[in-house]
Amino acid sequence: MKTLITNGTVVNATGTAQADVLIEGEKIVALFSPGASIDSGGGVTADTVIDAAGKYVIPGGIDAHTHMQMPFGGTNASDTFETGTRAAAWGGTTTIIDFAIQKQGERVQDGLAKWHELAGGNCAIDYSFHQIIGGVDDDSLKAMETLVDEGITSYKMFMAYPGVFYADDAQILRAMQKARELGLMTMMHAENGPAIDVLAEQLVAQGKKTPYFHGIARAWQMEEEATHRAIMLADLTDAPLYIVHMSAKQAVEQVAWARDKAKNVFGETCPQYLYLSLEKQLGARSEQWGEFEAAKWVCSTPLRSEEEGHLEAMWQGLRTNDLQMVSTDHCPFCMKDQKELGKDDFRAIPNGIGSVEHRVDLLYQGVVDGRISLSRWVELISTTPARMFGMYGKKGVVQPGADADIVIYDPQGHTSIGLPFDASGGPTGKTHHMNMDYSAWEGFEIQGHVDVTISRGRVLVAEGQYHGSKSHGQFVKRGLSQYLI
Ligand code: DUC
Ligand code: ZN
Ligand code: ZN
Repeated sequence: MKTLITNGTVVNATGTAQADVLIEGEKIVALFSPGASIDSGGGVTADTVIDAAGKYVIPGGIDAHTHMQMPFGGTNASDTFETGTRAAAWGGTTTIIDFAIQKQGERVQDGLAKWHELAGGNCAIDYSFHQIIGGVDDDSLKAMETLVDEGITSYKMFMAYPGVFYADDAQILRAMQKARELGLMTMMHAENGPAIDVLAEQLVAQGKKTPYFHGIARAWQMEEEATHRAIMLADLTDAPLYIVHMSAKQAVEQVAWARDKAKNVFGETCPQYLYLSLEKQLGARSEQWGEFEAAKWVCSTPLRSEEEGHLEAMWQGLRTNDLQMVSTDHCPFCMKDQKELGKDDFRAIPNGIGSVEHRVDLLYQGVVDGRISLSRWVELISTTPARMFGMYGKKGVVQPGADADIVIYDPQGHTSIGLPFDASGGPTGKTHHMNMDYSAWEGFEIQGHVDVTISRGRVLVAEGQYHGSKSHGQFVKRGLSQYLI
């Protein structure tokens, strides 16, 4: 089966070129000068020809931070692997890296096996895992030795969530020593959890129980401090470090400082920290929910103050490469029965926002707004995640030999984000395929559109129709990070 994509502008992280792209089976096999494949005797006979005139032909998006059906906050993230990866495909993402979970007292191997069971045969797109080590002890440290052979070359610890996933400094130090030995990337949720819990308790005791105070309790100082501590522990152990979901400008300054000193420290932010704020979303109220409306945007790290310049600093970090990655931390919960758990106390609101469908579009809007270049867009949504997590060459680039994970993106198109039906059941013309009863991105308008999503040569989305299946996605065994020497 051969597919030829003609007349498009191929955009890679390295630049743009007019080229026709030939796919054979699951792989990209050739790039031709415009028209050469057909007009000048290239001799290509394709089963399918897709005309991409006026459109960008880019590598499929890679979202390196998702939590499909994660048990968290007394409930489970509302997207299963099936619903979440289907939504991802609609939005131009062709690979996710989700988090397999181990908690204190559990075996790492069991957590990993469970995640394979949940995802296997249920994904529309390719997937891989990072390993959460929620309980660092002799057993889990020993089990880390098996991860690289399993194709899992990154693991995550939490400096937050005491009693759930929390690792103290001694545990972090031991895990980083092991990671250094094995070449694993340490991913860190960097917030000072014990101090945050005290602040939260004090706020609740003062009657400050609405979701807004989630953002106050999780003060930026708690993110800056934990980020610095993680950097110093990584420095001491010579372990590469990747800070997840950064939102505080002072924490980004810590990463920039470390990088300027040539340390292997990397930073990730998320669309919510680029566009959504403490003032607007955590300060929201509605007729239906009153001040509890803001629960829609309770996530950790929290949305930060736009007035204090945090959002602007995230964009700046992406431009200057102080931040290298944009993942979603996709962890959706419905308002009904899930976010509602925290109706009387913000501490009981399950933390998380759903965005896996919209990351490619939301970042493209950054190109339209003049914040990042076209090639930087592709680098952020696909190429850097592939290199960071050991998949580049197979993923993250439009070139011969790579998997045919391709998105045809229309810069003249338009995407209205939001629930597809209004309260009376009428169509809104908006897009939202995630399994949530609201959209955290309701009302966002994108000056661009994912026209076609192709995963390993198979068209998953085209002309507004879904052609995928839950059995298509395959587990990707990853190599070590390609940013390390
Ligand atoms: N933060 C979230 O918002 N959700 C899942 C876990 C996390 O750290
Ligand atoms: Zn986290
Ligand atoms: Zn997360």
